[in-house]
Amino acid sequence: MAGKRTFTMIKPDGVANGHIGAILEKINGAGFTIKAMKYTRLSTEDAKSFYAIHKERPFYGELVEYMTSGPIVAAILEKDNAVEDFRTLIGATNPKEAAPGTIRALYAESIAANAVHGSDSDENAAIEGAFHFSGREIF
Ligand code: IDP
Ligand code: MG
Repeated sequence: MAGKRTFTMIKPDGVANGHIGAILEKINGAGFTIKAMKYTRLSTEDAKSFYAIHKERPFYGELVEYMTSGPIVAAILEKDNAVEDFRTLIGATNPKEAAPGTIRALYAESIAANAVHGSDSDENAAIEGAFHFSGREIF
């Protein structure tokens, strides 16, 4: 059975370009509710560890540098079928390939600076949420 929660970040480009409000409206408009949220900035250690799964990929260094370049918004979201439905809402990794109307099609700059993160499985949603929030910060 699919889980009810996913984890997202509005990435540094989404914040720097003034899209926090518009992205949160898309998220709420698609039926997600916010269970935890913070405005924060990743340290280099945070970003290396969060993206450790990608450490052999050629873009890992660029990704860590980019994700630490400015503030982000981290949030835990709830909805039936949360992980899959949120991936549909954000669109493909490369905004040039993202379906019209998706968050990345509307607001991303590039394949690296692609506006938002979305967990890719229920297991990773739980791990990523716990990376950013303690139990008493989650409602
Ligand atoms: P996802 O965010 O759609 O799940 P992943 O393949 O998990 O995509 O990659 C994680 C993040 O790494 C992407 O969101 C993007 O910011 C960055 N990234 C992915 N592929 C590339 C690339 O080819 N060049 C630069 N950055 C990339
Ligand atoms: Mg991914």
